[in-house]
Amino acid sequence: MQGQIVKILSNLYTVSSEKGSFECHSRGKFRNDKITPLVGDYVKFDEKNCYILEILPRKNSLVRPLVSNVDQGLIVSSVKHPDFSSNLLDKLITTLEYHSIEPILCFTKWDLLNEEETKKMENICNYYEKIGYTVVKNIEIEKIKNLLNGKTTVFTGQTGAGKSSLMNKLDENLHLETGEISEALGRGKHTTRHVELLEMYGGKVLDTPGFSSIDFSDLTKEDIRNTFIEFFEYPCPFRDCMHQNEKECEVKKNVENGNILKSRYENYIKFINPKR
Ligand SMILES: Nc1nc2c(ncn2[C@@H]2O[C@H](COP(=O)(O)OP(=O)(O)O)[C@@H](O)[C@H]2O)c(=O)[nH]1
Ligand SMILES: [Mg+2]
Ligand SMILES: [Zn+2]
Repeated sequence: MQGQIVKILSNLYTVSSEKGSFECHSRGKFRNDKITPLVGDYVKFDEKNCYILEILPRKNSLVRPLVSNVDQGLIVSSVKHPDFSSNLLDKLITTLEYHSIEPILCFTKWDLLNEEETKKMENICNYYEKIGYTVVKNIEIEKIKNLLNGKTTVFTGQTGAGKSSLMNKLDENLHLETGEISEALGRGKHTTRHVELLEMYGGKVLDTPGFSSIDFSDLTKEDIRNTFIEFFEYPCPFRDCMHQNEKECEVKKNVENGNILKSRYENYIKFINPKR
């Protein structure tokens, strides 16, 4: 039978399947193969003896948090307090795209904006929607519930953006601590956390946020370029164009004429020139 590991506690693996949850052991052979089962792994298991037989190939795996087979990342960005940062949003999109995780953009705290600020923010949202991303507000709970169905989702975003508040709203039994100080305190304790996938609305959600700090050192400039999905809409005469110093660059042209959001292009240039 097939299932997904949702929790690991020492040598006990909780596997979620069509027939419910099973507490399984693993066989020594994984250790010999140097494969360590991860939360998120799809496995074949023996339901009678509760043994994991095989780990199926991974779509992706992350180090922080330690999890595999993440389908989508819900990027939680506040529009105010903390102020909206296009730089952080684009960094998170790049990180997710690089790991083949579908970004979903969730904007919070609209209630703190006046009419003019709301319009400005909505224009930015419309741009991300236009280039192909799903964009939601944190108050659109039903919409978010539907997005979770059938997928493994990790929440990510700046401290204070409203991740825990949103997760509490999605699952009333969670009671995650909210407020700017709670996470800062948690970090200081250095407690080893076990990640766990929670069943939510036909999907699974990682109980802890990911990617709070982003390191681009593993990504080449080309990797970064390839995560800016809208650039592919404007093919340049030079196939390997980095859209920086090249003449006759279609991407630069479309930044000038407004088809590409200026902040997206500026962030891209910053990301490929980290020491500038
Ligand atoms: N005004 C307003 N405050 C919010 C909203 N969502 C969350 N907050 C507040 O923002 C603070 C940080 O929220 P929290 O969920 O702890 O953020 P996290 O650090 O991303 O988990 C808390 O004081 C929340 O009550 C919102 O939509 N509007
Ligand atoms: Mg939190
Ligand atoms: Zn170009």
